[in-house]
Amino acid sequence: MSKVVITFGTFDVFHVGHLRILQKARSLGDHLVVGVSTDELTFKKKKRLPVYSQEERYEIISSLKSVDECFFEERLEDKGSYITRYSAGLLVMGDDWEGRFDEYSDLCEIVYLKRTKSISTTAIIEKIRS
Ligand code: C2G
Repeated sequence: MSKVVITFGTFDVFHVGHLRILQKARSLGDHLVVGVSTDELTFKKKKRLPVYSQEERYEIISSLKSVDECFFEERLEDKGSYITRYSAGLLVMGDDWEGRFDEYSDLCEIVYLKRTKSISTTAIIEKIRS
């Protein structure tokens, strides 16, 4: 029985922090499904539009060796239906979300992984601005 891992993110201005959590997530199962946040959801989460459009961010994520399947994450509240739709046995998120998705523990296992230090899309944007 293959183990489907699911994770979610905006993945704007893609960097090694994003890459590493996707690689780690994939290593915890046999099939990794990634929900890429739409531009609209990103605006709701981050109060800014992403630098790259949802189509471009989807294109980058779906091209990665570690990623087997992609879809657009429209709403945070739909996480349960995404987990069910893809029959995910494991939800992986960075520990900036620690505890935030425990309500789905009846649907699948949940693992929060350490974020990669000293890199973030926001810091990259600030660096370019300055
Ligand atoms: N991440 C990481 N290390 C970093 C930056 C990000 O491990 N230095 C992880 C985050 O913890 C997250 C994933 O990379 O698990 C994607 O990060 P974002 O694109 O910032 O995703 P976010 O806006 O947190 O969206 O439904 C959940 C949300 O869609 C998650």
